[in-house]
Amino acid sequence: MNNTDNQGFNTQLVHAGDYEDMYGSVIVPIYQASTFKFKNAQHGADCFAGRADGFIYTRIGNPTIDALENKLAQLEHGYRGIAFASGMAAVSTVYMALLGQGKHIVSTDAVYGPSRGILERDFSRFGVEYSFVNTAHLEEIEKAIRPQTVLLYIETPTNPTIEITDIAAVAQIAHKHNILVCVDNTFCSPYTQKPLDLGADIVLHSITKFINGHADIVGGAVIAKDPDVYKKLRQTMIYLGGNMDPHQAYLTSRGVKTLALRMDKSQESAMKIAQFLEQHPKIEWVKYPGLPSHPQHELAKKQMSGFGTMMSFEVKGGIQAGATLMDSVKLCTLAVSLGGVETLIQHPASMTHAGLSAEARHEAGITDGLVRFSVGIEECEDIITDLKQALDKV
Ligand code: LCS
Repeated sequence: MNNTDNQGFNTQLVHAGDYEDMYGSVIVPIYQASTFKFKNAQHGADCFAGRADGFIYTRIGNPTIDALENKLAQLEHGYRGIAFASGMAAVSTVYMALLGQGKHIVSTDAVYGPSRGILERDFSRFGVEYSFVNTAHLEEIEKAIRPQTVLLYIETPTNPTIEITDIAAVAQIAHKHNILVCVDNTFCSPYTQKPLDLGADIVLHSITKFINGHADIVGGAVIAKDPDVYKKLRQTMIYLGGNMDPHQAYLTSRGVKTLALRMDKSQESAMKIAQFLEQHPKIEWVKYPGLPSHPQHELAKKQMSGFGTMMSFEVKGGIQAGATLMDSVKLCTLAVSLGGVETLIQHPASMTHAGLSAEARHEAGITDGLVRFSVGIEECEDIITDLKQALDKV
């Protein structure tokens, strides 16, 4: 397997984790196989017992998936990674592996809707307890911690409120109480934020977003820093069965190679678009980590190496004005998801976060008029021209 630990990020994106197959294929091929032949009975028993290397069954492991997992682990500076069928399979596996009857989790209140909903609706039925707090305010975390707290789960920046949590400070608080920290790094990707380097124990991704980047697969990943935590997560994944498929892994391995090139282009545009929106008379407010008006702009500069491509804003006139904008754009696409090559616009209160109660949404800062915007790699001038003509119609 290639180890690119001392090489640059673009080199890692292209080569990390890859290995040669028997024909010298330049890319890792799709091993579309559910099961793998043992050399003999002893080899089969040794593979199951972990005494021999070798693939057994694709839910447990597969060469195409393994290569992607190794690449992601190197990119995130972790011990090992696990790829999943979706980001939510990754989230639910982390919860299933680490929580239990009477255990307690402290989580960011404005996490992606289903990451919160599955605790409230499903894990609660098994006696799991939770507190949702604004993790950008460290004193709220301290107050929420109980003797039963085993996991601190943060999303930064948050979807869609673009709030930023200080990962290093949270890790310090958690480790004082022997609590593990999991960071959903979906909004940044390992290119602009490395949670494990900042003290987190587990990093999680919806790779549907920036990592794959081409709106053609749904997938997830977790990367652990510690071998024991990794083993626990892997064992739960194997029984729960949320594994990635080899074809998904192949497409993700292709998509991730251009992560930095895509993000560089999109981030440059995002900054200009945020500035354009901020000075537009029909815009009430814009939240983008790169703007000095963002309340945590200094923290963003400290813990992120780029400000990302995600922003939220509100059009004057609230929800109705926002709907007119979304119905009037021509180049920007009205769709959920984010982090791809195409610019997407959506309305969280009625779409991605509709599953939360109105009260939970408001507490988390998801106003009814909030519009979420994911900047793609189209030419910046074209995106701004489109927004201008759509805002004229509001
Ligand atoms: N974490 C974050 C921060 C997300 O934004 C999402 C999906 C997930 C986890 C779950 O990943 P999935 O299972 O969808 O791969 N976010 C979505 C969104 O904002 N629009 O559509 C999906």
